[in-house]
Amino acid sequence: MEVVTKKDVDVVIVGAGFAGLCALHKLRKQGFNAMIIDAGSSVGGTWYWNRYPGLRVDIESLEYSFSFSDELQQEWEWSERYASQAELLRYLNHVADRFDLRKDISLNTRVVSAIFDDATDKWTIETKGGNQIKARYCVMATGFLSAPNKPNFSGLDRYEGKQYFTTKWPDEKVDFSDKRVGVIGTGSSGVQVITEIGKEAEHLTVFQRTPSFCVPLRNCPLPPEYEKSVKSNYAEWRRREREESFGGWISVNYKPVRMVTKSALEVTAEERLALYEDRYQSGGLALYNVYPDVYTDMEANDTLAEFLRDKIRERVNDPDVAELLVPTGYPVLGKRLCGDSGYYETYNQGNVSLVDVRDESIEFTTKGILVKGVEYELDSVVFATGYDALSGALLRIDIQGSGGSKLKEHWKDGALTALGMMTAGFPNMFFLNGPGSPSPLYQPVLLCEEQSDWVGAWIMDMRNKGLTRIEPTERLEEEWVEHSTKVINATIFPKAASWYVGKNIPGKPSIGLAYFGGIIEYRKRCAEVLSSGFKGFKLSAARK
Ligand code: N01
Repeated sequence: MEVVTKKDVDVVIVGAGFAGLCALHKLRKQGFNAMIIDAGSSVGGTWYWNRYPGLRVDIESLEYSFSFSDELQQEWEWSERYASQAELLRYLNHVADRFDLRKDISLNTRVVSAIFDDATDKWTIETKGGNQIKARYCVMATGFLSAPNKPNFSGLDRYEGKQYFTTKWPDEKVDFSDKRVGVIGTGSSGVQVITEIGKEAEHLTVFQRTPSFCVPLRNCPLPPEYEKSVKSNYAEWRRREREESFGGWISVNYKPVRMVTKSALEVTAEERLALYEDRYQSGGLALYNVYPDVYTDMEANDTLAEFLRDKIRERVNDPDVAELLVPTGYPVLGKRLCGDSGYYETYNQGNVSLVDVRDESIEFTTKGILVKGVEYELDSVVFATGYDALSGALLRIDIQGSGGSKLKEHWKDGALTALGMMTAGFPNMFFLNGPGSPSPLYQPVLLCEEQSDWVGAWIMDMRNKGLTRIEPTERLEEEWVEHSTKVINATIFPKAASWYVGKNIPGKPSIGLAYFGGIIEYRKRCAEVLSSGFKGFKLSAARK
């Protein structure tokens, strides 16, 4: 039930995932009266809503965790190299208790609108239950992979079987053991859920539009000596993690590695393959740290793509099925690599079949799915169709800024932001891990920690000066979008139809969604906001 105890605060934070909990803790420590509102019945955000079988994070647990408290990072014991959803949810609940955050969190409370008042420089946040909360500042920690993408499949309303969404899995265990199951979607979520359902279903049919590049995660119990070595020097480990632009600090065979400084094309084929093999055997996302030109040059990129294509051919017994699973036509890393735990081997099982739908749209019948005139009868269909990423969760709330301007209108051609943190015409509203930020390729937990620090520093400075309103100028927003666009256009990323660039959703504009210039440049620009006296921002005091 919706219970909102506070009605007037300094800061409303929307979302109780990693970013929201971090912001609440940090802003409260600075003396701000802050509260979180979240639609879920528990804290956890993404890790609360997503609970499908097989879900675990693809960044190592010792990295994908808060660094703001050394006591916390020393005392929490991760059980596995890559944490499962259940363990992450336990961790976030522990954080909420350990830092006494719950008293300032309203759960079961969905924000439906946020409306800015130019006279008082305050937001009014309205909830589904009709509560209104006034706040000087609004911090949107709504998640960059939280708004589900539900494609409009033809005939779905007549399908009589059960439907499950990876983005909103039931609380209770779903038993697929005597069921004919279909899965649509073969991204990170699909790859994980397919591997698990394949172990159980009477028959599993996978409907694949685009194959993914998958690498073995090689999850295992966390080696005690590895944990000990990280914890003995966690500050240094975090420092190096923060210096790595892409994907955080990636270890290979439990040793930290950096990007090689050479071109993939200037070394011998043997040397290149040896490096790729080393990273592949190490497991997880280590292949993000190879040669820098795999991100900028299609020929260099294809050396890595071909290495991974051969791995698929080695792992799948039936050569025809293997060829269907081999990704072509887009660059490797252009979509996020999927960490797998036996995904390709699933297709060697007698109870699993693969249906290629790249040139066909899926049509539902009463009994199942029809593709190329063949009907697949299914008791259940699982949708692993991804997210309206980065901007989606924000645009699902009715956000009205200065003079009643609507965010939906302001962003109709793209997610325009300044530094991925604010947008012109929407004063006093901040985004954490939002559109225009480096979160898709950096480490979102570390990013939300830094962004919370910047928000705290900016509004503390304003408080000290008696100011009540901050917003970026349109010029600053244009500059940021121009810079972000120039950076991404020099990479391979626009060549893949991924959520990074909004091309996973028909008609979604690509502009401004993600910043691919790296954390170092991003951090420099954010630090300059305060040191330059808010250059590019308009600040003022309320008229009443
Ligand atoms: O979503 P996706 P996801 N007809 O967009 C298919 C993070 N994550 O939830 O590629 C048929 O990647 C679509 O096909 P196509 C991670 O950052 C992390 O899997 O558009 N198919 C694709 O195969 C990840 O990148 C973890 O042609 C349709 C799939 O659905 C991000 O979340 C776990 C379709 C969607 O794949 C998103 O991953 C899970 C249609 N009409 C998620 N529409 C870990 O940490 C869509 N598809 C391990």
